[in-house]
Amino acid sequence: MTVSRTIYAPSREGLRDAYGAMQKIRCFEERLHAEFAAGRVPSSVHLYAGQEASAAGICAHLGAQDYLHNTHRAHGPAIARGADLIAITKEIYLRAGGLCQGKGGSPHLHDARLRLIGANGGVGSGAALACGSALAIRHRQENGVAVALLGDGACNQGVVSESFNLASVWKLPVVFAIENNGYAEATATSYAIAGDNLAARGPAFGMPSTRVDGADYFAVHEAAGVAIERARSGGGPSLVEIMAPRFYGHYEGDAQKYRAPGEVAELRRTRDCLTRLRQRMIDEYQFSTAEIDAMDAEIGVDIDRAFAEAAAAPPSDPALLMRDIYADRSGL
Ligand SMILES: Cc1ncc(C[n+]2csc(CCOP(=O)(O)OP(=O)(O)O)c2C)c(N)n1
Ligand SMILES: [Mg+2]
Repeated sequence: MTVSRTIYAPSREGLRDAYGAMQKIRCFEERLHAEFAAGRVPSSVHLYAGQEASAAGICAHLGAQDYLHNTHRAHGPAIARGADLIAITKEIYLRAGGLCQGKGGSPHLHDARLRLIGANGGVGSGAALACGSALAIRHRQENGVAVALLGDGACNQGVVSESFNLASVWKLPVVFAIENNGYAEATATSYAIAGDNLAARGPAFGMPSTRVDGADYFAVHEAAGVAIERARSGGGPSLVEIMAPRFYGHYEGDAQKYRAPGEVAELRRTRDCLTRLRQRMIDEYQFSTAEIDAMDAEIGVDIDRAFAEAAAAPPSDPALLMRDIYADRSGL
């Protein structure tokens, strides 16, 4: 069973926003990579570079009423959802003024006001939490959708299968977006994923599903649009598997000895979503290189500022450590 194809052609303005988000993620992470190598980043970091089209293609369809459940590979989706870049950077540096007051660091970016729900270290848990958000949406009679981002490795967690089942039985407004980057830590999907096709798990739970090329922003945008619209209009859950390359290691510091020599260089050459999007914007949407260069320059300034402010901020206050352990529903 596959979702029927509807044309969700992005507007020129939509492409500008998507490119802006993707370029911001890429440049932010390249800077972070260098900062980490220089020993200046105190929290553990998993880079999202290579997967930018996934976050941007999904977030293009989300509004204030929708929930996005993030994974530990958290920077990209947080940026695409519109979380404040300075607060994100301060959080990664465990500084006061961080998105979570500097208490969580990189894998825990969370902003309840944006309904950007905790990146968290419990791999696969976003699937169950998204079912909870979707149930809340239904009880409040809102017009929202909950999107759960999941890695390929997460799909081997029991809770993910349970969530697929529950969402389908209750026809919850959920989209399960599997970001298949080919690895769970150092384990290749070809080694650990039975059937090697996660999209095939959707129909087993009565859900439409589709597999798209994560290097193609347009393909992700369309598949996400179809699935999100289906959930929003009461059609129930869907599964979208997004095949996206991982340009860095599992975590910063990973020697990546399990990857073939030249593998990453080849992925960067052939499967870079940002290069492809930039080219299509020029070829098909009349963007000039000067216009795109100007956007890049503006993003560069924002990134310089975020890192400078984070470096200048005081460390997070240990007195805050025991706060926010139990739910404060006021911001939800
Ligand atoms: C329940 C659970 N099991 C194991 C881990 C350790 N762990 C952290 S990230 C990771 C790999 C996850 O792979 P995947 O879901 O493909 O996401 P990716 O890192 O590739 O984005 C594992 C096994 C964990 N954090 N939580
Ligand atoms: Mg993975």
